[in-house]
Amino acid sequence: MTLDRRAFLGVAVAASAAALPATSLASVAPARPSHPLDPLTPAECTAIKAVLAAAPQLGPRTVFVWTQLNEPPKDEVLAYVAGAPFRREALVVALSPEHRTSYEFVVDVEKRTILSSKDLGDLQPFLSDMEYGRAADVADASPEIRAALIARGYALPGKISDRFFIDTYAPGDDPATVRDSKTIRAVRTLFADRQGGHNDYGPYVEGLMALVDIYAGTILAIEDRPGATAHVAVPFDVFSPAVLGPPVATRDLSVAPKTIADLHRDGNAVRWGKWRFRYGFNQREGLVLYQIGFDDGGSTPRSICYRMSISEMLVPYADPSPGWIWREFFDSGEYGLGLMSIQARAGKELPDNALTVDVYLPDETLADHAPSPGRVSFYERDAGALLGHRQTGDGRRIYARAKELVVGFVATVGNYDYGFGYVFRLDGSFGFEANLNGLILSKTVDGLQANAGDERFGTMVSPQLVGVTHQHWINLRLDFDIDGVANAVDEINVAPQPPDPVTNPAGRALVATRTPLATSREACRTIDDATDRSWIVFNPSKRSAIGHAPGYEIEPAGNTFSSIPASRFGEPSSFVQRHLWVTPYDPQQLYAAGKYPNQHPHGYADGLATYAGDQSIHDRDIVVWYSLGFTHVTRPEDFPIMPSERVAVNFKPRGFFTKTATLGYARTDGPEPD
Ligand SMILES: [Cu+2]
Repeated sequence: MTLDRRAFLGVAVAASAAALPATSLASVAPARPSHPLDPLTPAECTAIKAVLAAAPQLGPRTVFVWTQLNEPPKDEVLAYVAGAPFRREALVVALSPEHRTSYEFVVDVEKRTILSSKDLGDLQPFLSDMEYGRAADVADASPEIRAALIARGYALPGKISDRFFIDTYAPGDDPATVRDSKTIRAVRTLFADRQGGHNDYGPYVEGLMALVDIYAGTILAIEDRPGATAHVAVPFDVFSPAVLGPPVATRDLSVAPKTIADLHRDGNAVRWGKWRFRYGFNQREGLVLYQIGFDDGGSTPRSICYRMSISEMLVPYADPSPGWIWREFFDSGEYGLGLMSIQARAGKELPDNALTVDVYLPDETLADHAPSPGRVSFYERDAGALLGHRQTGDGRRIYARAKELVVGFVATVGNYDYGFGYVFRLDGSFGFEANLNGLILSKTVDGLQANAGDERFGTMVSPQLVGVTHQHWINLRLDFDIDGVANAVDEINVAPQPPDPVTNPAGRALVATRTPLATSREACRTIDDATDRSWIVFNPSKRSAIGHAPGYEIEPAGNTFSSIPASRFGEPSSFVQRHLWVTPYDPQQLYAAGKYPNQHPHGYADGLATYAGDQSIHDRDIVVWYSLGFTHVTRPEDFPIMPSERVAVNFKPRGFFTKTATLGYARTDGPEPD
């Protein structure tokens, strides 16, 4: 979970930008945004920095950990007409090593004033780029760590980091950090043996961990328990030809169109076929889609969803031993999915026909204005048949091929690489998918084959390495506004009816029952494959010509159940305990585990479990949260690098249209001669 950055707090870093290709900044972020939801521009960040220079709380070592658009109130955005003035505010969370705390500011960018400021006290923003290097340097210089490694039989002629990858993690739940959370900013460092290769994720030195205080630059505690070490060569180095073996001769399959002729971008506004949306990008969530609508032939597109984003990601590991017990990673709230985003490349991570777009992500000094290349991607892909039929009698045919637009980004969160995509389809459905790639986390064990107990919480994937069982959880936040802001949610369960000689003589009567979910509490729901359970978000005030309320059905496409017990309900991880949540719209509630889950103190009550009280969710502006999980019982085939794994959810129109939405794409031919 470490970025290889070598900068210290308070020292300006611009080196990462130097190697980037020369991209026209103007094409990334114009000096003046053209829409209230446009991300912050470099010029605006310069203004923000100037405003905050006057803040008495901040000093020369300030780190601007988190800077993004403070989105205007929704009613202002919905009422906005092109060309009219609009407010520009920024959320800025600044780390103050001098005061051993963080401050949250809201800045009026236009008026150049600070609208609000607060000391976050015992709350911590996600880790900043610089802190990884800072923590690694502290551990690297530790004589105690050096001694612990030498005691395990490692030769260390040079620095610890010459041989070991010093892996840095948010602290998770740790008694020391909870007790002193107000005055320390903790990270954990672990030690992975590169064994002389290029892959950082070599076998970990089990039992050895240093807890580092970023503010002081000191080690708070060292855990040095007996644990396994891998002194034999382990074939983990995926950058080594010897590990990869001979390449397979193959020709790439090309089924994607070479262009995206149907895609039109105007700044951050996108049109693709009948779909309309805007996009933004920030350090916390990465890609955000706004104002998703569908052109149904009326004077304006029909609204479907005001805002869609990944609100949190959680990866809990199953091994309860001391070296692993704390490993529950909030990839968004502790690390920042946008901050972890990488350049995605057409023909490599993406299909040949992908269009990649640069974004501007403010850096920790608010002074480095280099664009972040290739953070957002658009591509079309073949999606099989859109519709089709052949008439037996005369051979007439109707047919159409389907294609999809994928809008996404890639984030490398330490060992794992996630390809996230929002998928738009011609039939009016859309969806979300996450492609899980990368390297599994392994526990080093003593044997070349599994000994008793080694595989209780994992699978032996290589000599001395057990891939630890874990789950991946993604929470999607969808502010549905179907044909207006006041929406509601029903649950649909499909169940066979009891056989009855009169009413159900064949015994296969099947009834889909719609049950209204009246309150947030009622709407904390789990999937049920036995009843084909789904949920429909709809506008209760509208009716189609045949009497349906226009809606979108949430259709699970694979999921899992939480490994975290009900007894822990109320903690930031609670969002994984239910698949569906519905809350009244609150613009402050954007993150399923709350705004500051990193190093959270006991009693931290921000997050979905708190948001979902007993409020009415019927016929009002509501937000739907969907938790999408994958239980990963590792396989030998996941080592040394896992094949891509996909998890998804779909949102399908149900009653939104009055008929097949794809008729215009259909072609016909025939009749065919006998
Ligand atoms: Cu996994």
